[in-house]
Amino acid sequence: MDALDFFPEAASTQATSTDFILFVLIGFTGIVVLSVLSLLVIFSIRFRRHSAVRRDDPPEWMKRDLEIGWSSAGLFLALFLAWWTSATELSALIAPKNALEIHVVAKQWMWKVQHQNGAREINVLHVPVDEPVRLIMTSQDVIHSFFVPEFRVKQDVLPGRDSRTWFQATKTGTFHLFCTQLCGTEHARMTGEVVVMSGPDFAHWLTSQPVSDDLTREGEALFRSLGCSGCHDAASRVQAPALAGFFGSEVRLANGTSVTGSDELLRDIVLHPREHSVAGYPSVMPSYAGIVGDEELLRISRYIHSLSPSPEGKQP
Ligand code: HEC
Ligand SMILES: [Cu+2]
Repeated sequence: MDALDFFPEAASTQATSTDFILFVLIGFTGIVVLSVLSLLVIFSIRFRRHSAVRRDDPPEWMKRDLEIGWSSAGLFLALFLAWWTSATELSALIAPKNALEIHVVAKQWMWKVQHQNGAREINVLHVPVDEPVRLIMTSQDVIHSFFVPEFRVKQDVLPGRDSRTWFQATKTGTFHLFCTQLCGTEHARMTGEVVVMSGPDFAHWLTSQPVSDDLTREGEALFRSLGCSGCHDAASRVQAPALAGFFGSEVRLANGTSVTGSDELLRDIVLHPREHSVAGYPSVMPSYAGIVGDEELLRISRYIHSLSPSPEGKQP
């Protein structure tokens, strides 16, 4: 069924049943459309003007029994389809009892995830494969919508209300997460990923998560929303220094001086990157003067501290 390339991969139990419903419905409607169209063509040729065919009334059984026959067949078919599709959809609403519970908070413009042991992540959702996962979601501002195409799971997330959905991933890997409610200027970038891991990998991942404090988390969110991550993340294609270990390390500037990574330097670089350009890199970092204030800098600093693998770099 996932042989068709223009469909996203089917990576959850719901995906398989949703696709099956879709194909059955396309099949049924296809049969109806084709038979009506071909009868239309056949009749317009057969009964065209001047053709020598009988045009008198059809026999009585055709006028009555045949009409009743196909009307009721159509009715029962439609009822069956309604029952079958809604039963499948309804069962997709009710999560199994043993489902793993994860909380998701949507806000302009990010997805915040909290696991049962307190571990948090932003714009990433780690889940185990072959296990039902129930999401309890809410929004801090406007309506967002949680959509994972590969799972065929889409659920609106409303402020002041709990929205629930659940899924059971059937494949390990990384899948797209989108917001599908136009929720403001950065809506298009309100994306993330769902990382499906094997059960033991997930358990290990979960227990090794630092249960970080609020400032660090907000710093991480700023680091993403301000675009810093676009250049400074390991995966970025821009040639920019990795920031893990920045604090306390020696930074050689393009003007020949050497300085130590500190909150002052972070501030100078973020506000005036040209004057404090780092040696050996292209000077492409934009200035955030007037955009980033002290409050934000404090949070970003916390986040950069938290990237450092050494214990003494953990907290300022
Ligand atoms: C367009 C890409 C880009 C963006 C966006 C960007 N930076 Fe940079 N950043 C760079 C580059 C390139 C350098 C090195 C060259 C330089 O300093 O001009 C750098 C240098 C730095 C340094 C010095 C690192 C070191 O090891 O010496 C820090 C700290 C830093 N950036 C923080 C940030 C923060 C915080 C943000 C977001 C508020 C940010 N950057 C946004 C590209 C970027
Ligand atoms: Cu949104």
